Amino acid sequence: MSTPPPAPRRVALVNGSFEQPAVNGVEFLPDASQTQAAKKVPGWLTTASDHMIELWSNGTHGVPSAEGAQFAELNANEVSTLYQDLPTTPGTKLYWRLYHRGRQGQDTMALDIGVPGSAAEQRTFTDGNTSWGYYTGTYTVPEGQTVTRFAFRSVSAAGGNRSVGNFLDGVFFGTAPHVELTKAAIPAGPLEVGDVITYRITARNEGGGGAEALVLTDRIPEGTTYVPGSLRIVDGPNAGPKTDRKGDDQASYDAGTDQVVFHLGDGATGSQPGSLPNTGVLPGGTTVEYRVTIDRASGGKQLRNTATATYENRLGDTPEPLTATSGEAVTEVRPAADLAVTKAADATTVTVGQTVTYRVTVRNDGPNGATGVTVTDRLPEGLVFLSATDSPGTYDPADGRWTLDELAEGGSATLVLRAKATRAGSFTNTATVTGDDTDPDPHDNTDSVTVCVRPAPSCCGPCGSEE
Ligand SMILES: [Ca+2]
Ligand SMILES: [Ca+2]
Ligand SMILES: [Ca+2]
Repeated sequence: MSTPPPAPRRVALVNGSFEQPAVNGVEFLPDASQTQAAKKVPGWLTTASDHMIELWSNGTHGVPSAEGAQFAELNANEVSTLYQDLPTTPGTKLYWRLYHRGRQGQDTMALDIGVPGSAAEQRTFTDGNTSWGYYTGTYTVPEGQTVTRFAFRSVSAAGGNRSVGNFLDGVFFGTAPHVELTKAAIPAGPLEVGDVITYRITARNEGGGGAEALVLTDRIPEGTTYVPGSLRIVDGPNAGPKTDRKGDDQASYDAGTDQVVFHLGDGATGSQPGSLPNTGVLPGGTTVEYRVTIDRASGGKQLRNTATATYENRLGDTPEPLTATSGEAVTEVRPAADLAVTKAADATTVTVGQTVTYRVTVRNDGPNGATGVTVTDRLPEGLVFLSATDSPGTYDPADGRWTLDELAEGGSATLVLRAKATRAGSFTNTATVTGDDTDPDPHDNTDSVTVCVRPAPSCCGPCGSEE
């Protein structure tokens, strides 16, 4: 696998849509340099000597905002340039977009991008006062330019007063979106067959522009089974539990493809994915999770899982489809062996003095080979050990332990025990198997057989008689 290229440095204007601070009607407010001011405009600076910026709320004097609830007028009290200086990496491709509108008629504004203080005009915009004009473009940071100024300059306004007119809104200037996915399997493991793993995936947009149409998909890892009803957006837009059903909320589980799907970001619904803001706006990004159960067949294996996100860069003229892939989450699963024991006797009713032959069979139903296999089968009182056929393994009549150590997956072994009935009564004999590995089904690890021993017939001798 090749190393992915490093994330482009996040470059983005602050407060590009002029939504901060909230204003009522038209307000003249200090620019971001006026740190002593209680109410000022974050992000933006102006060359005006009074440092004032003019913000309008949606609908003021009949002018609707192009995006959100507020917009700006280019010049407050005097002709000036509205700008932001951004740290930039030479060679980076930056995108810009904006809405522009005239106030009293046709207004013209210039966009300058370059070294602070230089007149690096990119283009001019002329719009009337009946609708917003929408413009996009790109700019590649030249060699050696580590700070780039993005600036609006008034050129002319209908009515001749350059301090009236040139409305601006929805301004973006910065790098493309760049989603990074991180994935965690919780708990870390190693785990046992039957345990539950929570997969938690975080998407962060380390780029500048919004990651549009963000869809996160995760195939349920092989060797695990999805836990129904475990979809959740843990953090970020639309946080909360989600149903497995498709279309009713932002997440679903598709049994056909065995994958979970999340529509992420602001504005996401059951039918539409949303937009994930950059980490300047949403530092934690958004996090989702779901759970799986470890299948029996995964004993002794590693579970591997990778999540994928698709999204779009819509800063250019046409949407650019992009993909992000998480690192692999690896979970070790401890070996498991389902041992089972069955016990039988050749006769369940005998007479004192007779021999009982027991057969104890141990089986390994997998999924892995078993180690440390021991069957404990202690003869009850009233039955005395005669002999054992114990290969493989060894049977010790003193403690009743049949030590096999290893038993291959699918393998079985049988112990034949012969014992003599020494007194009358009902005697239950139990065999129990244990091993070093996890047994996913302990119910079949013990088995018993009961033998009824009748008294010997009274006897005897040549003069006696049986009844
Ligand atoms: Ca706005
Ligand atoms: Ca759902
Ligand atoms: Ca078992």
